[in-house]
Amino acid sequence: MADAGMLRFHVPEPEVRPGGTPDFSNVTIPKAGSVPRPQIDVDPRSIRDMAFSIIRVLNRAGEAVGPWAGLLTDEELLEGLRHMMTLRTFDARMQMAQRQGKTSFYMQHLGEEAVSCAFRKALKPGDMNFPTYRQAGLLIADGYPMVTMMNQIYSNEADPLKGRQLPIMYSSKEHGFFSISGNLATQYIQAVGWAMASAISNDSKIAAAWIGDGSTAESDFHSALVFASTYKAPVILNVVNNQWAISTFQGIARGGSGTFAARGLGFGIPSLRVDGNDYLAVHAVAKWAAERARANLGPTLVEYVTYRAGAHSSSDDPSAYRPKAESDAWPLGDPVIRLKNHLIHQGVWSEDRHTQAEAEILETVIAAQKEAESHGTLHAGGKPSTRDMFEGVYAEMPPHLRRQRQQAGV
Ligand SMILES: Cc1ncc(C[n+]2csc(CCOP(=O)(O)OP(=O)(O)O)c2C)c(N)n1
Ligand SMILES: [Mg+2]
Repeated sequence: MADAGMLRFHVPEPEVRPGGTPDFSNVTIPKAGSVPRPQIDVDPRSIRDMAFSIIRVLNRAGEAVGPWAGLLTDEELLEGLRHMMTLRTFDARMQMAQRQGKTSFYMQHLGEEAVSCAFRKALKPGDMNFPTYRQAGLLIADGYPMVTMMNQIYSNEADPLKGRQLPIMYSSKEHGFFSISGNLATQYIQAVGWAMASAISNDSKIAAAWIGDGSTAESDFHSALVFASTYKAPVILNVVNNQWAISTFQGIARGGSGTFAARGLGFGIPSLRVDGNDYLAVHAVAKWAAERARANLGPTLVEYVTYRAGAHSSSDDPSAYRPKAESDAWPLGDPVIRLKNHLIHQGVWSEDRHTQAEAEILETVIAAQKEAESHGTLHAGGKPSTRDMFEGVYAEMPPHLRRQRQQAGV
């Protein structure tokens, strides 16, 4: 035994390292349908255990079960499946485009498609998301044109942001998608502030804050929770726990709290965990939280338990820090396959129709890509004009920018 007077520094360690056997035995998975669905005006103190459980709807047989089931029709679910499949195909094509040098950077959603695609369906027009770089499903599920997304990724002449944002950092006020900031966790304070402003002006719109497991370590996350709970801001506080920051496993940012949802408990915020790979469960929980916000009941913190199956970004190689087969061992499965199986179980879908849909979606994505590439890519074709770089920030251009523009001769 160590000398009782000798302190030892504690650093959490992941269960396994590259070369080891994937092990998720520490992730307790409750049965689908087993977690109750409280009234939206429930006393947060009576549902503290929900921060340590996982709300699930789809069971292994592909059935939708329990009190969180039954909110979406088969038609809506078929549309949801198409959105997730579209996002996956879009990702694969853009990842390839990055490898071909058509863009400098790309970030995929592989394995996490249900989170943003299903969440979007719980919002109303006018509501505002403050997303990070891994929620493009919010745009796809809201019908934002893929060509416009690709134009942004290529920073070409049709890029609505005129090359001023890093590829994939989209912005669309009309689609409730606040400009992405690369500075993570700023989304939290901005969303809470926006929600407070909505309440102050007696509006009816709500906000959604987005953050990853790793970024919850930022102080902005904690400050946002103070303001959200004190002023009962109409905001949904989303934490996407995909098990990894870049090479850092989620145990570092989570520390001793047990779960990320548990972070909300000290603030008296109702805090739920949901199966992030279950389209129905994500949607049901998002809807519950949105109803609370709209009814002036204040914030809800939602932790989506999922797994980042792909690399962090096109600049990352996960085999350096986790076993190669880890994603296959992830106990909550694949969101696309799970919804597909449910729809087959419902008798409204089949393997053949799925294969056919994959081919159709690929064709649509390729057509969009051709159109976007006709406006240019990173190293070829049309580009935003140099003049654009001086515009769009100030309502009236300040003298120093005017001078710089003159010097640049544009
Ligand atoms: C404030 C800030 N610190 C560091 C970074 C660099 N960085 C970019 S992504 C990332 C990991 C974030 O992990 P997580 O929050 O879990 O999100 P995920 O990528 O898993 O979706 C880091 C550290 C950043 N963009 N912003
Ligand atoms: Mg993460």
